[in-house]
Amino acid sequence: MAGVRLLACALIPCLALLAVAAPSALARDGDGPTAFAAAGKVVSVKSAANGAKRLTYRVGPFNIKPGQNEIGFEPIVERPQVNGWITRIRPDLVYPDGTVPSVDVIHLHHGVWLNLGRRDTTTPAFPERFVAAGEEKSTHRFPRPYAYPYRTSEPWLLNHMIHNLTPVPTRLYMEYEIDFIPAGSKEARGLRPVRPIWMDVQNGSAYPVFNVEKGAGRNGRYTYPNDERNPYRAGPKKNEWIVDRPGVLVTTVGHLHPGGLHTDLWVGRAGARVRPARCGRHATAAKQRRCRRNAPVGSGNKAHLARSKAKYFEPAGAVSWDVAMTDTRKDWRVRLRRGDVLSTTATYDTRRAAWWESMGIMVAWMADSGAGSDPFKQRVVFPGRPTHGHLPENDNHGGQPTGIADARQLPDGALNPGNVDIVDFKYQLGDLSLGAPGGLPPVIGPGQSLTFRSGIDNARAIYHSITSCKPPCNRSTGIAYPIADGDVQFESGTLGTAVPPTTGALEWRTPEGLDPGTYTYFCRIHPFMRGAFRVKN
Ligand SMILES: [Cu+2]
Repeated sequence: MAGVRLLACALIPCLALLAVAAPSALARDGDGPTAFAAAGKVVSVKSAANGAKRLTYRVGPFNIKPGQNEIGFEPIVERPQVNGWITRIRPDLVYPDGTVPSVDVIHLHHGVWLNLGRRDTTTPAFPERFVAAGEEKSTHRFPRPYAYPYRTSEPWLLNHMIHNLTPVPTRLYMEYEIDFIPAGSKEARGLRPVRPIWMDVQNGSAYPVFNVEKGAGRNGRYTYPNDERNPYRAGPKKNEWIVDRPGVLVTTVGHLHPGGLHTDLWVGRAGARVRPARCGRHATAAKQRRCRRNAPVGSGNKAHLARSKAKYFEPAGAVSWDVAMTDTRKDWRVRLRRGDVLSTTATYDTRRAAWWESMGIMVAWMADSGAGSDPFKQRVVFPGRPTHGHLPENDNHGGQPTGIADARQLPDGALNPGNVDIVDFKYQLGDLSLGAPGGLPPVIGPGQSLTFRSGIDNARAIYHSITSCKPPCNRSTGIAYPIADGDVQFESGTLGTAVPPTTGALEWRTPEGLDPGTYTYFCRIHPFMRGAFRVKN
């Protein structure tokens, strides 16, 4: 267990602190002889493709508090003890016995592996972000001969955010599996280094999220930042990066939240044009087909490079973490020039629900040399493969009938109570788990509002939201239920006075001017929490 743990602090102050405090803690060696001496403190060693060793490491354990939803940092001492090359990385979360927590109980909001020995290419104020994992748990695979160079002299740090969707404390580890080739070995011959190009629609933000409202965008599709009015105000376009030196992109995979459909990578080039293909001039139908298949994709001076598609295994569709992202084909090679403008976008489905605090990230990997296609001359965007199949931790979808009342049928509760306190994972008035009288929906008149207050739970570092869901919103909790599908949308944000994701507020007022009716809501952080209130003339 490492000596430095900094919970609940903002990304930038934490990193500044670590730059001062961490070197001694980070320099610790792994222990014990293993099947592969250079592996350090390793859980297992297996053989992998191309002479690599597949090494499994665990970082932690993390003591997960009731209802926790915080960002933390942990030095990664569990890693190889010799220099070498990483050719594949797969992240996971596990209990001490090695089983994987069910996603409706414990949820990996994100794990980001940071290399403190290098500066991040697209946000130089950060250390190099080289792997990102959310509950989609994408495997990062580098096509041979490309690999991520690993040096023992460069300390690693894990930025993690683990949600506990329940009041039950637990312990778990971040697990990661790498395919590793020691430097100087015969398998390392001919390998070429790649560097991560972190593309993010909110790049550089301490908590890089945006909100997607139900019904936003066009035809049930909303693309950030394109469909957002004034997404970056007067500031720089956070979804863009100007290529610093020529090179070749070799792979990319996206990160989205539930509701997300795809992330995309584009390149703009001054003076270039994506020209429509003139395939009619080819003599045979086969040649015309080939011409069309290979024609560049894009418009104006912007070419489409890649799409990472969310493949949902979820029977209810694009609403849960039962999903895998596609990466690029093994032969995907895109040549970029210095001064090219790389950009990314994230597209969400908005027919079913709102998606609050969403993300859109695409980590691309770039080599300084090697052959690649010019995306203005030929097509480079082709469908890739999902990086994994359905995962068993996504088996509890929820949405089954329960004994909980339909709030619309309940008699009136307290009249004009003013405040509703949130204490110990319960809305003190109108919580659907309370039963009468406290569980009856409090009643307000048109033009009045209720004020939700979360000071008591906030003092215990438990943060809640009040998020509208479509009545009755009383079915069983799972990865696909409840969702923010209320026809009347309201959302408090994550109430609390810690750093993001909390909003800094301890109170939230329901919107004024709601039409008469019974409104149901849930807590996005702890979705078993449900409540209702009523507006009545
Ligand atoms: Cu909550």
